[in-house]
Amino acid sequence: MTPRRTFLAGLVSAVGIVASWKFFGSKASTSALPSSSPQVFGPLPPISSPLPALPTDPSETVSGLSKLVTPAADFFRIDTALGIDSPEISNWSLEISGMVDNPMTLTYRDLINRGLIEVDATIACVSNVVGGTLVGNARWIGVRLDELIAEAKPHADADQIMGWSVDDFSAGFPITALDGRDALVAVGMNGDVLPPEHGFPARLVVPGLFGYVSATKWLSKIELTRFDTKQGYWISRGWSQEGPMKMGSRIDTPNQGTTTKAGVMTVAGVAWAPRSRISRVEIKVDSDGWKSATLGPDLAQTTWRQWWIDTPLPVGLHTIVVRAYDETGAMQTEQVRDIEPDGATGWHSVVITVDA
Ligand SMILES: Nc1nc2c(c(=O)[nH]1)N[C@H]1C(S)=C(S)[C@@H](COP(=O)(O)O)O[C@H]1N2
Ligand SMILES: [Mo]
Repeated sequence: MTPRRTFLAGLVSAVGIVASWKFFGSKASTSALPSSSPQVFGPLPPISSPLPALPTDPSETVSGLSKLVTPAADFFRIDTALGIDSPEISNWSLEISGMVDNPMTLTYRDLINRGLIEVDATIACVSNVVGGTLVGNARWIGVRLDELIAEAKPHADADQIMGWSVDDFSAGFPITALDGRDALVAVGMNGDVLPPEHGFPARLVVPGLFGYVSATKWLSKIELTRFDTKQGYWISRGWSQEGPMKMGSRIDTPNQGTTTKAGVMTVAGVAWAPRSRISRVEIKVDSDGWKSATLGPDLAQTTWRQWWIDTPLPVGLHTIVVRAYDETGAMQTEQVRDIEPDGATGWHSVVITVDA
């Protein structure tokens, strides 16, 4: 029997290929674009609480380092559906219902006119392996989820917020996650309307939680419910009911298996500890001591930080390991765990060859 974990991981690549083919194919014929595509709808209203302009991105000078903010076109994608299923905007509405005293239905215009805020948040997929690329950082634009939920007046015994999509995907997380964090019904990403691939017209973004329990794209309904009566799409398929993100760090450069000339090499990457902010990143070469890397901009508690360090490398085969610390002083765990059921752990390492 196929292990359950290959199911989600396998879908990632299979869907990636199908979806990019579809997207590529749609370039040839404009009629293949949904009529409700962002290009047709036009820009969002001005953001009422914009963030300050982004600082200079260290990746401009550190070659091979991930960008501070991941462009939408490079942002990882995880979809159960085989195509982009953006709904017709004139027919679309967002329902907030279930165990509430005041059910609500909002049109797209109702939603975007509620006052938009910007939030920097790094999100990741539970199936991101150590050193993997299923993690990205964006400046999301949207409406505060806690305000919407409060307006709907949830019943005291509702303990789960479940986002449903137009294609019947569902993801649920504890109502207690709305603890003041900047959870959003997002309608934009990096200054633009949300692209179809990332959930146009609206999606959820809950900083600190893996996507499979929280980040419903093509959102159509937010249901207040109970964990003991309803479970999200991936839960019955073997994944953990609760999905807090884990502290992680990745070496972007050098790549595994690289061969270079002896001398000083720049080792660089990203590290994240959503909700508890990265405070230190260290690398170790072979059996040398741990050395602290320089850290990039600290956009928010919920975002990754870039890091880089120059290290002299003599001729030979070398193993470079990275580990991170959060602001509480906790160190990223060395314990190696697989992605199933609630996310991989362990330190990322690369082996490289240095020639004379
Ligand atoms: N409708 C819908 N929403 C979804 C998914 C999906 O398959 N369908 N996948 C979820 C998972 S598992 C993740 S990790 C995130 C990924 O968001 P992204 O594709 O914008 O990176 O979306 C979540 N939202
Ligand atoms: Mo995911």
